[in-house]
Amino acid sequence: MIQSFFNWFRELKLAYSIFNLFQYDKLKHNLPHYKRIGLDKFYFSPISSLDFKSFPAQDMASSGQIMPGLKDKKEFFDKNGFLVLDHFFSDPDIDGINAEVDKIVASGKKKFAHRHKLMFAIDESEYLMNIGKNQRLKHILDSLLGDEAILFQSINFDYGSEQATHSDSIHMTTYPLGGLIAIWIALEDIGEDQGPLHYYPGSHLLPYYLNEDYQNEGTFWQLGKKGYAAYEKMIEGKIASSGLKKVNFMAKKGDVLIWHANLFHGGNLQSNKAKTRKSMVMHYFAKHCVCYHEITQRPALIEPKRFL
Ligand SMILES: O=C(O)CCC(=O)C(=O)O
Repeated sequence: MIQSFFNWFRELKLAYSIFNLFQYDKLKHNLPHYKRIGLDKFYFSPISSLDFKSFPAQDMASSGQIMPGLKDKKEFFDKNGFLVLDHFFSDPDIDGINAEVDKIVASGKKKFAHRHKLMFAIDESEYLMNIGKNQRLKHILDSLLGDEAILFQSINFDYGSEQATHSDSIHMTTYPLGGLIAIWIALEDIGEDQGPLHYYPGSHLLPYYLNEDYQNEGTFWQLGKKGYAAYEKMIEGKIASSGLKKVNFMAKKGDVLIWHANLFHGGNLQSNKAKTRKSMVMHYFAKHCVCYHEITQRPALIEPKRFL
């Protein structure tokens, strides 16, 4: 009884809005963009792709400045939706990351939880934050994204996530679409039995599949009732009918994979649990986008310091 009341309450858009009323600092980033595009909303209002239905469809990909020397990389990325940077980080860099993560876990400040994820380690370590803000990397990300890339989230993994194939745009949605970019850093050599990351080159050119595509729009008051499994099932069908080929990222320590906001990717099953599968993901929003979470129809909470 109490549980079903709690579930019903959580599905109410009003519940999130009340919570967000007290989050002005983390939500104000959307306000100038609402004003610029003429979207009549408060900082705490629910938001989803339906709000942009009457707006011109835009994609970030072809806009923005390309830094000198990055033209080929940008063309490859636009065509394929990913880019591999072999041994981008040195062994000492990676040893440093692993040592920082161990320190955070030992201190009890954060731990690996659901799907072997340790969230926001960058908030506990200047060293990790500096890895994400590495100037050489930032130049590449800004050029690929077509805007300044704002690092807003990190996820560390000790074992494979085994997460089903998805596009990050269902979790971190933007207007215009495509205002997100992610990096995945191999923190050790990763073999076939360690649940490598997989991705589908070219899948970023498929439509952005959002709430409307699996009847999860909800109503004026309530969020959609479809579970995340329904989204995963839809994506499984889209992949099957696309004919796209899956690639496993057989990464070496220090390699980086960059992916586009709409690239289908996920984690393979880890058949050998005696081994670890250490990796780090960082997600970056484009500075001049509206950022939100499609499923819960909430504006994205972003620490103001991320924009500095
Ligand atoms: O590393 C993995 O296994 C999957 C990571 C992922 O899908 C993500 O962070 O979006």
